Amino acid sequence: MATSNIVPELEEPLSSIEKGWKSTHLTQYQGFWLPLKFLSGIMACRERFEACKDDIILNTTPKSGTTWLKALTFTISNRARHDFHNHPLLTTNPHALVPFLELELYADEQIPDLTNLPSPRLFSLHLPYELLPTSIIESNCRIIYLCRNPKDTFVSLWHFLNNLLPEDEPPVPMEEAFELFHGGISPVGPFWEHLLGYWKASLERPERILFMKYEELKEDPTFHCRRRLAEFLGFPFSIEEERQGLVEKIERFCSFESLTSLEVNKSGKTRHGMPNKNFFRRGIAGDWKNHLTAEMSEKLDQLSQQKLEAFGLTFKDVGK
Ligand code: PAP
Repeated sequence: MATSNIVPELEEPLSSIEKGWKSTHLTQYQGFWLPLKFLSGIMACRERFEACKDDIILNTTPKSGTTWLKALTFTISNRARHDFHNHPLLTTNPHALVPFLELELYADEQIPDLTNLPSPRLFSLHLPYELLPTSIIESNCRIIYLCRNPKDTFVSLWHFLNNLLPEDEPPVPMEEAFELFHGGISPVGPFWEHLLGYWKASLERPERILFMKYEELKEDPTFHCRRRLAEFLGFPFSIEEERQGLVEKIERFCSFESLTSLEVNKSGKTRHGMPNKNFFRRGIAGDWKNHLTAEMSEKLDQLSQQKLEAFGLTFKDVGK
């Protein structure tokens, strides 16, 4: 890996440093709230990442099931290379198998050499569609977007960011965090604009952008692995593989229960310094009902309806 001072001068001044989430300071850039800590990596990646047509880029809003999607896509697309007894997932956290471009590979202005990676290269990003490196759009590479209903996303985010605070620091009260999230101030938020960017792009280019929802994947992982992920990735299951129950095997192998039973996911840290165990909490749809008041739930429902429904984007109301 080489480093150089390639981060360009920002085209517009940054504004409004927001410290409300405490563990993650955010600053506004082109209408989105970006984590200050990762700004140089974001700019370096936007400037320098060269996408190829065969690349597969996983994009998510934070806490939408990124770790799960990484495990599934890696396992499906590399199934000819690795058997289950000697599989990299048994000893490696999914984030190390499908690295984040802006948070890891280009962090601190690193310029990684990615030219010799086997094709298709798998990378991930949390960036909004509008801020993607231009080479991702121009190369016409495939994008898989995974999102989750706003209520579970918020609850998961609240736990995750509080876990990053030093032990002697009190957590951000849920009410305060809620006001920030609802007001659009969350990492790579506003949440709703993040979803809409990919949703609209997926309607325009469905053959290159696959739009998925956590709740639907949770409800029927077999269907989504077989009919959506594997086919989109270009690694469809053969009749023989289906007959042997390989789809269900992969689904179980990548399940929350399976990943959390592995030693590697109980200790250690990702390249961007997050404890591996923090990526696994409950792994269910509808946990929001154990945390949000009826009023909070109503406020998020109304906002989602207002922002998303006109574009045909809705979520099943899990947990009600
Ligand atoms: P990231 O965006 O920071 O990479 P991400 O993996 O998207 O994190 O979010 C973690 C959430 O996915 C956690 O949700 P929870 O807080 O509601 O529990 C985590 O438990 C869940 N998760 C991780 N792995 C799986 C899995 N294999 N199946 C289902 N959910 C999972």
